[in-house]
Amino acid sequence: MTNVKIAPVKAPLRYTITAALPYANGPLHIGHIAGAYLPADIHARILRLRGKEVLFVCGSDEHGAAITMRAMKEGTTPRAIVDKYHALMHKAFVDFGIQFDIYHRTSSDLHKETSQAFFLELEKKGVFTRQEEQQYYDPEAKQFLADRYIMGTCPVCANPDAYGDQCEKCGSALSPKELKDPRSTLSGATPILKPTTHWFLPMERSQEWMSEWINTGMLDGVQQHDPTEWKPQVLGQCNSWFKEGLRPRAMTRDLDWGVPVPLPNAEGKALYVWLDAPIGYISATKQWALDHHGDWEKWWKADDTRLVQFIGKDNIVFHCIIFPMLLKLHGGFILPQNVPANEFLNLEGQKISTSRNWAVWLHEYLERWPNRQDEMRYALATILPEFKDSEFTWKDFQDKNNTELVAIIGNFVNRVFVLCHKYYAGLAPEPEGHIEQDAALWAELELLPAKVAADSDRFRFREALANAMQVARLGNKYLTDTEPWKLEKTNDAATRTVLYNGLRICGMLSVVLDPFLPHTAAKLRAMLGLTDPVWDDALRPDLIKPGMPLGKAEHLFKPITEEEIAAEVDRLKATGPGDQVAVGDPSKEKLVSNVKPLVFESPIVEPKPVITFDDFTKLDLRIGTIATAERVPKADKLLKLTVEVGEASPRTVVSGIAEHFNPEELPGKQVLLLCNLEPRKMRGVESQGMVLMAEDAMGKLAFVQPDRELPNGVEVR
Ligand code: B3M
Ligand code: ZN
Repeated sequence: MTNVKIAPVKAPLRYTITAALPYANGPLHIGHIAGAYLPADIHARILRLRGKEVLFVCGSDEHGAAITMRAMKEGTTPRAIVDKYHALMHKAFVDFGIQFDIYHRTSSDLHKETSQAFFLELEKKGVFTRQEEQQYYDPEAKQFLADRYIMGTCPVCANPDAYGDQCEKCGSALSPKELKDPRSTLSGATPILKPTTHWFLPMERSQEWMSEWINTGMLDGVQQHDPTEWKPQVLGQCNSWFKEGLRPRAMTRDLDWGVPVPLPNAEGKALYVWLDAPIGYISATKQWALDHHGDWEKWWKADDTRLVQFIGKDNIVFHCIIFPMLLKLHGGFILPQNVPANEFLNLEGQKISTSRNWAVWLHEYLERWPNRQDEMRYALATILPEFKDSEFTWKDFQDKNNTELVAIIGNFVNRVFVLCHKYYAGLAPEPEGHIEQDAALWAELELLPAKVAADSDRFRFREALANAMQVARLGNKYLTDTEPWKLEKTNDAATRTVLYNGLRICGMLSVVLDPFLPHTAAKLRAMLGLTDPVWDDALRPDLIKPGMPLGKAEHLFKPITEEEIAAEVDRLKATGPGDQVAVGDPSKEKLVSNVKPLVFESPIVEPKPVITFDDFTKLDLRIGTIATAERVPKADKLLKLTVEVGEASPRTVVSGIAEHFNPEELPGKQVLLLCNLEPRKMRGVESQGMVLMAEDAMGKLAFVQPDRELPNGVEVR
């Protein structure tokens, strides 16, 4: 199969993008986001900016045992559960900037109609076989036990808590009868076998064309997709199913929560959730069409539509085998052109686990970090588990923020704006001629938007982001090489050219970063006075008009402190139980970030007036050692220090460094103290001196210290 010649795939006119419908049985965590929703959102946003016709659909999966089990646990009804979690998830998606065209729900009437009609058409075509078989039944709860209603020992990995449909430990798809020592999840009772009749999909009948379609992209003599564009792990999972041989699979269940089977003599039977849920993408599209007076059919039936389905790896067989099989057997539908499934995201060395509360919940993050959506979007986009599992740590989140968002994007934009305000009264300068660095700069910049777009087309979003970030890196380098803050003294024309180019790069960033950091890009466009972008704006030479007024020089990002991060780690450890499941060797799991190491940029420092040596000798500067440090009550920024400076008793110093250092880490540190600064009372405490600190371009503070330990009180001159 590897030698098949692949014909070109018909060029798409429009894109239907779906992201897995999350079960409305709990909140979303960052693993869900990194698995499907963030990459899908970035992909959809890039396509929209490029002027493509896009429909991005999603919704809540509100049926199945996942819901009813949760209702039992919370002592309430399935309806109450789905209403609660649908609202919670929808709000979290909106707040995080996941821009669906529609977020629907499978408990709607429209979905019921749509999935029943779909089922009936399959029944009419004779797709199903009806079979009576012996199934496990709970004699106490008086219920058949499918899927999650039954647990037992996994035949593959011996996990004692595998479910009837899947083992969550090893990921194997199972059927209840494969479980060893089965027990009812409802009552704990040992189930008995009892006959029941169900509609089965004889999947083995479709294996041949299915396998050919997936592996060669050919269907009915037409090249539908290019299999070399599919992720190897997706093809691998499908092929291992083919290798084992597809088998009949029941498409109905004995359940009262779900879409009722629309046939006589089917009392108490509902559609299997994995038949109903994917049809949810179609009913969502129908709802969107009703809301927008649009046509739903072209998004699912036109052969120049490209259907791309974003999911996590646990949903691969349902989206690559079962759903396409149903679409084809029904007839009239296009099949997915790609299913770029992601692997899993781990958290601080452990697998994310809802039951053990080892997770960062999206709605809680949004509450604790208001208006910091892009910081999380960025951190996750740099570690998307595109080809293997990856890991989120709060430390990495902080590093990515401080050394990339603050130091690269924020620093660059801030420098350009500060200097334009300083030299040109906040108006975009008129460039004059070119300077030496310009040709090389633009030669590199010009390639980047196309690279970002091509990376996205190949579902390589980490690479796409690295290429977008390269714009800011090149901008920073250009400023460092040309030094407009020095150039301004000698060459007005060149300075105007440099800063005009700086603004053009800001404009470019407001476009290429938009799919990843939409909130920041919008802020940046507001600062530049630009309206909604299109992709081609990135390189439009007249995007920035000389003389146009610029907004205030705002900081797009702010540094995240050790304390903020420590609080997150503590909260995780406090709520997550002790028996955590480690994920392999953490050193191997750690993904190497594909962004280059940071070059620290120097801040712009205003020169001060010249002083005489006599002025300088007035300063009583001494080496001291911090003896104690504590927070000043009701003052977030202040620490009260006592500093030994070789006097009878230590001096009390109030210092505005509380956001940068933990008081516990300070005692014993040697510092440089200005001892004869006029004493000043702050929050009722008299400060008898000032600890000298250095501040870098990111606003991070550092102590100024002797390069070897010195006795306290040694004079500095
Ligand atoms: N609700 C499984 C999940 O949330 C399932 C996906 C349905 S996609 C049609 O992982
Ligand atoms: Zn297992």
